[in-house]
Amino acid sequence: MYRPFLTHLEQELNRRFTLEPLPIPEGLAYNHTARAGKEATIQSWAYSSPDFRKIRYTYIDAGDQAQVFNGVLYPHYHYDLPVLGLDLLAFGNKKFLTVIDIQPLYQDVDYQARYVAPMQPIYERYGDLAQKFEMRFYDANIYFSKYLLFARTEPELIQTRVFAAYQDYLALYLEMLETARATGRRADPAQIQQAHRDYDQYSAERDPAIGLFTTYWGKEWAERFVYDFLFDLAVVPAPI
Ligand code: BLA
Repeated sequence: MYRPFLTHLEQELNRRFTLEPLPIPEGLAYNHTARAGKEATIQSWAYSSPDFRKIRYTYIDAGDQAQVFNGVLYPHYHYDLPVLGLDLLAFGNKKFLTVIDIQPLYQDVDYQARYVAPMQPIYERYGDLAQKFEMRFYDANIYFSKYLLFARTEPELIQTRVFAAYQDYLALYLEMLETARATGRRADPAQIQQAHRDYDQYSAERDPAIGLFTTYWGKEWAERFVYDFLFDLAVVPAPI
């Protein structure tokens, strides 16, 4: 269902950047399960480049039960740019969720003007994909922009509207990166590293996917996948 999204991401990244594979910890790049006739496969990819510290994306194919394409692009620490967050989900052939955002590291006014305001023209073209429902797991005021696309759609819209929005957000994000490179504007890497740590910690602790991973691949694998791959700057919270 979301394969064209994955292919498009790979094409755009390879067209504009020089990617090097990033090692994925043992056992986490691929997993498969077949229980009671239900099959599920999870596969992940990770790269770095001179502009990106980490690019990672994951495809879950559990047939009609679940199709997920999830990814995060993290620029290098000398850029204070947002991260690109992608979460495209289909459950039971009846619930289709789209989350696409250029996720701000900070919420201050200057940062918003620099990195969030440019999203507005694109956002306005996709008003139908900006549905104002409450978040249940995350806080919409932290690490989300006001131009987040968050929608529950009809499946017919995925290869059309959702794909178009995805291409536009990705293009804008990659342009932001190329502009930052061209202007030579550099951030304090120690400060940005801390911001990436905070983002990973926040995301690891709230990620509603842990239940899904546990269902198919068990609790131990799920924890490792979240803390050693998805959000590997996060530390497992000490038990209370
Ligand atoms: C929601 N994301 C979800 C849900 C699941 C996942 C199962 C709950 C769906 C529901 O409402 O039933 C799944 N999350 C995943 C998977 C991975 C993951 C499979 O990290 C990893 C492979 N989530 C992100 C990123 C963003 C994001 C990068 O991982 C940013 C764009 C957003 N996911 C996001 C949001 C919701 C969501 C905003 C709704 C959560 C809420 O209501 O609070």
